Amino acid sequence: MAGEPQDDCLFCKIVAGHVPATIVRETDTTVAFRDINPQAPTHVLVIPKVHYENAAELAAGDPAVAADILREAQAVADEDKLESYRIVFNTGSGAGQTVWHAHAHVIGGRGLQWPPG
Ligand code: IU
Repeated sequence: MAGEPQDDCLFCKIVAGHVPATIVRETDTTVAFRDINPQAPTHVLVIPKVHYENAAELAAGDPAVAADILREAQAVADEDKLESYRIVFNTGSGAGQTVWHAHAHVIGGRGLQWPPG
């Protein structure tokens, strides 16, 4: 069921503490941890504790938590003293999504090109 933890979901396991991650922030509704394969000096994933497949499903099913993700992204940027940063929600395999638990990439600390590749 949407929102319920999934046994086979890596990010649900990180939320539960069953898989290690370098956690930088945690709230009642979100966890933020450093990406294992960073693409920039700051590359943090902000995820909801509830399981939704992607950001759009999260926004539809639990809009307050979707807003929490954006607030936490700003908090990560503040902690890493980023003046500019990018929030990315890869949605669908064609856009590069590989983990099917909603997550925001917070990327910064270097120059970022626009449009992205
Ligand atoms: P994507 O948008 O679904 O491609 O992002 C998934 C991210 O999760 C990707 O950047 C991976 O490097 C990252 N990640 C991680 O941080 N820890 C893990 O154990 C695994 C993936 I698997």
